[in-house]
Formats: sequence, C-alpha cells, structure tokens
Amino acid sequence: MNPLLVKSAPRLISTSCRRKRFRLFLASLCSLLVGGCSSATTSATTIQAEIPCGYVCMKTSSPILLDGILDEPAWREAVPVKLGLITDGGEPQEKTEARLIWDDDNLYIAFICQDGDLVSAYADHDQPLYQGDVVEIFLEMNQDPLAYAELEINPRNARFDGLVLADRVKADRKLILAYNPKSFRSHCRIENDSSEQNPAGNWTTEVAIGFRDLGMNSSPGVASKIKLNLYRLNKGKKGNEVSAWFPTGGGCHKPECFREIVLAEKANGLIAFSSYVCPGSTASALYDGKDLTAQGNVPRLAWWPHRGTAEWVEYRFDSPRTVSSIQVCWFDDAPNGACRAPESWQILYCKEGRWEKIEKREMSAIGNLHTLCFAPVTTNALRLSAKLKAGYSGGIVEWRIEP
Ligand SMILES: [Ca+2]
Ligand SMILES: [Ca+2]
Ligand SMILES: [Ca+2]
Repeated sequence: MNPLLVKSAPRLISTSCRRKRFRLFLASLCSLLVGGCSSATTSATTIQAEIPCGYVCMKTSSPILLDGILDEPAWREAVPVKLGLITDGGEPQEKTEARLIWDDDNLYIAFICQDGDLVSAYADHDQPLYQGDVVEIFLEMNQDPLAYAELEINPRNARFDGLVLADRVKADRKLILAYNPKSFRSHCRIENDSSEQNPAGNWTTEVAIGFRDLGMNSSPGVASKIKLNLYRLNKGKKGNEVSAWFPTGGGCHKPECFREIVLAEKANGLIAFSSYVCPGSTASALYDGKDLTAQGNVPRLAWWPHRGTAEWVEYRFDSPRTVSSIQVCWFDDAPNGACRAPESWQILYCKEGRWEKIEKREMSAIGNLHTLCFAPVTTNALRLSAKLKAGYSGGIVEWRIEP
C-alpha cells in the first residue's frame, strides 16, 4: 500500500466538490496524456480533439518544503505516474510512483519507491550512485536534443549530477561531471516502521531542480514544455530491475525516448495550453485580465520564431461552460517587428471528444482587438486556431470568453 495514498484519503473527503471535479477532470485528461496522444484526423467540419501531448505538470501555489514528506497540497493534487520496466513498460516486482509539479523557479519531482532490500553504498556527491538503488531524472537542456542533464538521488540522499552532450555523428556522448547545479536539491525519507503495509526499506524522495540550471528562463511561461524521462535502478536480492516512465527498449541514455511535460496552472477554473510558447512569453497572459488592447512590451503569448505556421491555444475548463462570444487581441509589432495578426483564425469547441467549428454570427475588429459572436455552445474546451501570415510570426495579448 502506498503511504502517500493512505495519508491523502481523509483530505480527499474534505475537499470541495469543485476541487474534486477539477481533479477528476485532470485525472481523466492526464490518463489520456500519459497513455499517449491520439493522432489527429481532419474532415471538412470536424477535427479530432487533439490532446496536448505530455503530462500536465501543475503549478504549486504554496511553497514546497523538501523534507521527503509529500503533504503539500500540490503533491496531493498532482497526477501520479507509474514507472514500468524499461524494456517494455511491464510490471516491475517493486513499484515506483512519481509526481511532478513546478513553481516560478523550480521543477519538483517526487518518487515513492517500494523496496524490500535497500542497496546503497555511496553517500557522497557525484559518486557512481547508479551502482546501487537510485532514482534518475534525465532532462533535455533548453530544448537542445543533443544535451541533457542526468540527475540521480539515492536513499542516503547522495546526489549525482552530470551534463551529457551527445554527438550524433560519432554516435557517442560525453559526460561532464563538473555540472553541479546549486538548485538541484533533495531530501530522502526511508520508511522503516516494518508494518505489513509498509515494508522496511520503502523510500520517498522530494527533488527540486531550477529551470535556470536547465538552460531555461528562471520563470518559464505557462504552457511551456520540457522533455524528460524518469528512471529507477532497483538493486537487491531478487536481482536488478530498471524501471522507466517511458520505456526505451533498454538503456537510460536514449533522449529520443524523452517525452514532453506541459507546465500548466489552474486559473479561474481553466487551464491554458498552446501549440508552442516562445521562451520569455506565457499563456497566462491570455487570461490575466490586463492589456486588452495594449501593444508593445506587454505580457503575451508569442509563437516566435515560428513563421507562417498553424498554431493554436486552448482553454480546458474544470466544468462545462456556455460561451457565446470571444474577444482576442493579437500581438502586432509592425513596422519594426515580425509579428502580425494571423492570416486567418477560427474558434473550435470540444463536443464529445471532437473539435467542432463554431459558426460565426457576427465579427468586428478595432485594430488588433477582434470580437466574435456565435450561437451559445456548452463545452469543456475551447480552441483558438490560427494560421500565421506567410513570413510572419504572431502572438496573443489577451483572449476573453463571454457566456
Ligand atoms: Ca515536502
Ligand atoms: Ca533495492
Ligand atoms: Ca556534478
């Protein structure tokens, strides 16, 4: 029995209906996400409701204390993922559960490891922890598929950090052990009460790594994506077992098997996603209630440097909403910049898992502020789909929806 789940139960009962509904919504969304993305099919009037690829990593609104105890609200609400055998995702003998959350500065990862036989010879930094029980986090550096951080933590809370630079031409890689990110911190807690539900040796670790040490902005924007994989090397009397979040067929050093997580936040009962977020911009600008018509140096979602591409943003609601009009303010930095209002755009709503086009009733525009009115729809998700002008990029300053 997982100690985290046992401790969470009473709090689940006391949670408000609204939060429960939201968690169910997230859980159903995330089970789809973790299970893989459906391929998109299109027809003249209906489009398969594409799920944004990756795990939905929710922002914590309260501080995380790295003490190996996952009692912060954000941990309880984070969707757990189970690690399977690295070869084919099969069921390991001893289970590993992971959760991910974030704040402005850090990505947090928690592992809960069943372990009846702890093997942990090392207690110092950058020792070969992978020779014993260890959990590992491999993270792509700044969207560079040829560079990734290798972070490891063992039950004695020793840490190993390396930067791996891959060379595809020579098909080899270099490990830089001098990579010692200060923001990489952790705390391990070994359960040792020998109860039946909690065999001696189970261990939990709570880990932080700063975005800046991953080559990113210190505060990445809502809807940004990070590629990673999680592993666990479990040594013991029963033999050695390697688990992974995303199976690789064997071997941890396979960045081609990393998958995306999406940094999300809940605001006013919705979560925003985007096809892409330019570093330094954020999807939270869409619903911050500021700068409805402003241009210039205002918070915005930018798709730069994408030019002429098809892009989208999405709102997913924790309970169905009725919408009959929207306002969107496009970002336009003419004549000096390369962002313009798109060549064309449309609104889609999710109906029974598929995107349906909304038929407009009335459209008006004042400068870059466009208003669209339509027959009311009740839906769990709304998508604003845009085709950027050839040779130009674009972005959105604000996207408001009205009942
Ligand atoms: Ca904690
Ligand atoms: Ca073990
Ligand atoms: Ca190091």
